[in-house]
Amino acid sequence: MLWLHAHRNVLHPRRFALALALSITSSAAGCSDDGPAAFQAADPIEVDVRAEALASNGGRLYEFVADSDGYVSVPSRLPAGEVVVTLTYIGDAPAPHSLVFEGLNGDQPVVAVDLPGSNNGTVHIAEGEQVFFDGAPGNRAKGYVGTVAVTGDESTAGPSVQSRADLWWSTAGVQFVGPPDRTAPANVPVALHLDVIDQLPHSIAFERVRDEQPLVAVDGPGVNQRTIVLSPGTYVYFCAVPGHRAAGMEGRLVVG
Ligand SMILES: [Cu+2]
Repeated sequence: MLWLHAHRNVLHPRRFALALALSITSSAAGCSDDGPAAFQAADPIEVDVRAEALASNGGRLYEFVADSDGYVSVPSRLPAGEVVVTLTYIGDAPAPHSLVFEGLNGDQPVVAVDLPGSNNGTVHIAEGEQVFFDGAPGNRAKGYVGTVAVTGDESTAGPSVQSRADLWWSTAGVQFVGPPDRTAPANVPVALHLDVIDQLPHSIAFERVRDEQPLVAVDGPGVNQRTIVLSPGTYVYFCAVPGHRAAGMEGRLVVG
């Protein structure tokens, strides 16, 4: 039942957003139903994930493809240095998957997906044999694990972007801690930090941004971050782990 509820939210996010927007607008405007919208939804941010990765990696794609049982295909090698890796999940139903490189990024996901689809993340990686695995609970034990050779210095990815502002989310069980609504500057790099102290996976995703895949994810205790640039407007953020949004893990981010 809980899963079905989460499934419906995942499949019909716009209906949910509209209901949320209407409820916020009507309370802010004293229940007038034809007043100007206080909720200025940001324009959708749609990204061709493979094109983005190809552009970042000088025309190369480093894609890890997982289905409901394990990895279907992984890159034969990765270049040393900073590289954009692509995680694609081809199962039928929403399910958390992530890509962790052992010993890197505090063993937190470089990239995560919670819906069938693809997402990108950036990792700085050294030459040698590198162990990778799926950090979502139980998946490594189910066989989502492997090694990849990291060779040479062919990565052409540019240096990491320096963030100009920081947003922090922390969690307590299936809740975000702190005020639900936040603000951030527009059109500059903003670092999204997610700090998890419990054993649960959590993530931050935005409605209508990048197919609503997680922007940053943590699998169990730890901190992770990702730097993004957002256009002005109001975004609805939520935890994309199935069931967590329905339990209350959502809020608004006003950018401008
Ligand atoms: Cu969560």
